[in-house]
Amino acid sequence: MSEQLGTLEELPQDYRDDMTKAGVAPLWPMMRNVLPHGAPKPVTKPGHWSYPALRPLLLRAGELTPVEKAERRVLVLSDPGRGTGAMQATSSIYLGMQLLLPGESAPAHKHTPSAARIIVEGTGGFTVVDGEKLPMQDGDLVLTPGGDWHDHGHEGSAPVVWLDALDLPLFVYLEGSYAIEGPLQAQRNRPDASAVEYLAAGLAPSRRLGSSTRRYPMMRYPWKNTEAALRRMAEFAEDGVAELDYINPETGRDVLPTMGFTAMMLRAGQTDAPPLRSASAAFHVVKGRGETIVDGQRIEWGPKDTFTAPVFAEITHKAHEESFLVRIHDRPLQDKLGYYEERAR
Ligand code: GTQ
Repeated sequence: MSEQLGTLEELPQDYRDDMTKAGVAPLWPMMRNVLPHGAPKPVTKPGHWSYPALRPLLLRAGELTPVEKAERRVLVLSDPGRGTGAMQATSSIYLGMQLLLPGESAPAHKHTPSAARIIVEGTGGFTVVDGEKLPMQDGDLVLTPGGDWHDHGHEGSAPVVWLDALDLPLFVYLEGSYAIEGPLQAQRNRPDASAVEYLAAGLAPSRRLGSSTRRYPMMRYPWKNTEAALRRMAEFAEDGVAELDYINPETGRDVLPTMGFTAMMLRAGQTDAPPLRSASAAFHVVKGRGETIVDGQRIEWGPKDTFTAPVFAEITHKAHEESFLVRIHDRPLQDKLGYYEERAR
């Protein structure tokens, strides 16, 4: 394994000119850029978006830009490593904070990337996904799988805000990202699947020969269930840290093809130092206060804040009060590509 590879400057100028004319370049001077030794060298830098700072900007967007002119009224959370305007918070995860005002609706469309939303504030908001009306309450996780029609509506009386997470950067990279617009959907007049077919963990509609289940049978994960499950688990957890993955109730697998969601509870004063993971991550604080050191950078977080960690980041959480976080990550994608990895610290 050679540490020092040849440089471009070592090569005669006429040879370099001829290569450029022929549309080729030598690999060796740039080899380490794409194949660094031992571990990736991420461009992504840890980011932190405090909700008290974002909220007034988002409300101002509500005054300045009607939803008709925005289609989706969203402020994009740009990775500091790529600079403001970057349509990604990590290598593979896009994050945006979306506002819908009372009475507004965001038109129906479907697109190749998948989305999930974590509700940040407000009541009365809903998303319709393939005709299923998914009410939005604080902390709920609501899925919009790639290819499914979705529109958003608001029957309440105060602004509704949620955090969008999409695997958009991946689809843009693949030159596979596009959307199709359509009319607002008719809504089936019944509660969503989390309140009907999948009301209790471990129970699913009885299978019959020839019957098929939907690819995404449950698209809303009510926060009240998640919090109750975390609290109970924390009571019996030896180190006191409770973590739960959101799963498809029919397959037991991740809820979306590329993005995973993991809810975590930390007691007041508790610390957590997970192994280094090859997945990149964004953390959304459903409630609580604390601090997290990401690769030596200290992030002081409060309720409804969002922060990010690059691949293989060294992460140490410390909760100042009882806290609930949802980690959005790309482990499902890395699993599928066969390279997800955890390293002891
Ligand atoms: O709500 O469908 O933040 O299509 C970015 C793209 C939200 C959405 C975003 C979208 C949406």
